[in-house]
Amino acid sequence: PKLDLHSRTGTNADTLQRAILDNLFYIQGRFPDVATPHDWYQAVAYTVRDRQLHRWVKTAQTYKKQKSRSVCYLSAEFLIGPMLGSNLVNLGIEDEVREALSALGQDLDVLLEQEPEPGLGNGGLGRLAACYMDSLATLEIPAIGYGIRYEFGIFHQRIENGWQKEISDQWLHLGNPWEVPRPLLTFRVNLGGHTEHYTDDHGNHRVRWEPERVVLGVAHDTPIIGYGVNNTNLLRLWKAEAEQSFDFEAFNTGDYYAAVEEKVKSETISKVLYPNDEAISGKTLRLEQQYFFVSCSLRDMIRIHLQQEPDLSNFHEKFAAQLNDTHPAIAVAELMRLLVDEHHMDWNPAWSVASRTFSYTNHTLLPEALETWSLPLLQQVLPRHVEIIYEINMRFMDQVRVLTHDVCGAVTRLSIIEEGEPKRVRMANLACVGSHAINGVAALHTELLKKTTLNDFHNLWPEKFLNVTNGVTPRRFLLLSNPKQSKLISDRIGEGWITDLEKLRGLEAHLDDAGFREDWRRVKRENKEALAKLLKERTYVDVDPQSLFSVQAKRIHEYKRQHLHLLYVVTLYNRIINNPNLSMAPRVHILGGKAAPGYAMAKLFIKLAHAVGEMVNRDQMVGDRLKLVFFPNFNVKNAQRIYPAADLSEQISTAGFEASGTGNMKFSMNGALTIGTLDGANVEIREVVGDENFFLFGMTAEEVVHLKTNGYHPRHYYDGNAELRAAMDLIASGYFSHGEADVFKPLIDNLLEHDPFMVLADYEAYCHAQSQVDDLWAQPDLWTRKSILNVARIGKFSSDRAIREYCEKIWKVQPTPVD
Ligand code: 26M
Repeated sequence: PKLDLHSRTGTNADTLQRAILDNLFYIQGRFPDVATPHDWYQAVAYTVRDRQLHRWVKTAQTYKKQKSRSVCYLSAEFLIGPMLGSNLVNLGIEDEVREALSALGQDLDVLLEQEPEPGLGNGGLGRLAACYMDSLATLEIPAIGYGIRYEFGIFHQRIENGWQKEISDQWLHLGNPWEVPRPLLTFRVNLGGHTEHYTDDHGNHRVRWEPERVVLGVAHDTPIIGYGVNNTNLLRLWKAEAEQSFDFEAFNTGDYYAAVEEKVKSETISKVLYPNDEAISGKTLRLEQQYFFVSCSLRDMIRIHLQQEPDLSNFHEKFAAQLNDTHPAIAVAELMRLLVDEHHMDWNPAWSVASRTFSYTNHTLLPEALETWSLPLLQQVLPRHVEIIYEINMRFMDQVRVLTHDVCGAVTRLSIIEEGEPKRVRMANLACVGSHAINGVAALHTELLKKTTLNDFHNLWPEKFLNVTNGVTPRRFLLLSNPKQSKLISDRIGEGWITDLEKLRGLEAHLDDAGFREDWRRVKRENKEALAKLLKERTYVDVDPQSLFSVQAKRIHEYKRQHLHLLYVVTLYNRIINNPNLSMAPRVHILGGKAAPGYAMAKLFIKLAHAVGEMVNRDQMVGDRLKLVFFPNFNVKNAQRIYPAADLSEQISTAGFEASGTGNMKFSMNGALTIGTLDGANVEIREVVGDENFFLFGMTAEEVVHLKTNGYHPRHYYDGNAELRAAMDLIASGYFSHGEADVFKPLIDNLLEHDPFMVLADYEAYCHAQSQVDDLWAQPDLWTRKSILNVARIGKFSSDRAIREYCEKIWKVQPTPVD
């Protein structure tokens, strides 16, 4: 019989059903009677993967033939989240798979729950990288995401007695159907040791790096499929393994344990994601992680290049490499090492190639969050790179002295090497010197970068600086996570918005349609009912879906000011206690987010949220007027169920501290109104949705700086506002901690004595804005109009727009469609 090539990749329900059964049998080794939901999930996942791989092969062939320029997104984090749902959506086979499964007696929604989440990132930065991979594929741009295949991703958060407990994340435990291991695609990565300089037979000066040890980097590929297109790009993550020969030598000398130790030590490099979203220094392993994935990635790019071109002189024409923050910044030195030491290019042409290859995205203004590595540590791990960094810096300093005449000590600030004991290497400076473009992630952030954190670089090279405001993928964060709102939208304006989010503007024409507004309210109501059910399961707290759902879900940080939110909840509680008959808009306040394990203050916030919740939620006097719930283990999967159910999005960071924020965009896209400060992308969100559709409060970034320089006295605000005083006093009294006043003392003392993020200064304005929220909530139809308008005008914040800007302004790459 003739072989039907498409029987393995067809997408009608019958073919899918056959394929699912085959995979259940031949991959899982199960038959329907005994298969667990997880077996079924795996069978479906492999079925989807076959269809992805089919497109991927076609994509690789097309890119190769067309010799397109590729984007390489270098990132220590890719917070991709569960893949089955988004792959079904992007392939457009969700309905068919659902039908196939129901013929097999299975419910797709149950199977979707089986997937462990690949939590290979901390928060915004890692999730941004994942959204950008989705948009790159959807826009048909050849791209590879390069990163680390952490065996343990971000920890799971469990709450015990109100305190966060970290549980290790074993996402690979039951196997990962989405990745394709490529054992043949392996690089040897050097670490430690020393360098030897010598002259070769032709009289050239050469350098040899004699490493102390060698680790293998093995490629693991996850296909990333675009929405509604055939293009399927690659997320290539590196896993660290031991070199076999090492085992052998030690084994032969009888030192079995030394051999095993070496193996364990090597594999440690990709073992675990650092759960901090701030720079940490002094951690050798973190530096090794960074170098490990950067070296493998650059050598992989060179390998690909040399398959097509005779030499590396036009490498930058074939690749645009984006540095996602400074975590991969060692790439600047590593590419120079590869070009000069290993491929024998002269320094100047090599430098020209390198600096035209790289561009750098900055994600933070906090000077203390900028990464630096102590020179002795760098010397120990990467001796050759220290020499190269000194060479880069020497040439750069010569250039700088001529250009700046060292006005106001600019030269010392620009130097890649920071003087001191010990000396340190400033990774942001290395990234700036080695890149042709530097961008911030929101308009305000970029302006502040130019004026403050990177001011000296901006004075030197103003043309290198530009802004690309962040965006998020509407496929995952609207189409997949909020099917009801999506359907309502598509019924009115068609499906064009899915790949052209500005089309949402078409909704404005339906604003005056009372039936539409009614449907809109119903959808939100149903989404809130679903979340209420989930909250009950996870926290045992009952909430009324009629209440206003006000949500703050993001990493826990002082600058994000979850404590300002909590002070407001306590204020409402006090109002009710003082006036038991108070008539008010019933509210459910929902908080969620992980604290870095070593960040004591953030962990105390979580405890406070639980402590306040416990008192408020069971207080008969309060009833349904006020609830406070902490949603445990905020991750991508949970986020997808939270955004669609929010009425109010809390974006209340101290102005000037949140580089962009991306949760703010996801909430608005799902119909929430925002209460927020003029920080990060909030500024631009307010600009597009209209200031009458946004609850603004608080000091501007300028006012924050001004107040700080003129002396900030938090106690002055405490003394001056009776409600603030009452809220803080109640917490300090031990009321929420079984009479133990000590528990929250560090938090209250810190606010009264230091308050680094000016919570007290913004408290009154925040309460005032919350009252305006209540007023609007009392007019449901007006609220609905504003909710619709938020969605209709949010198109700018699609990651498609952001990626288009990167392509035009920085990468100079064009789409390469795949037939
Ligand atoms: C650094 C060194 C060692 C270990 C971890 C890190 C590290 C990891 C993540 C440092 C920072 C990390 O993330 C910072 C981050 O997530 N920044 C956020 O980036 C988002 C995307 O641009 C912005 O929207 C947020 O405003 C910004 O806080």
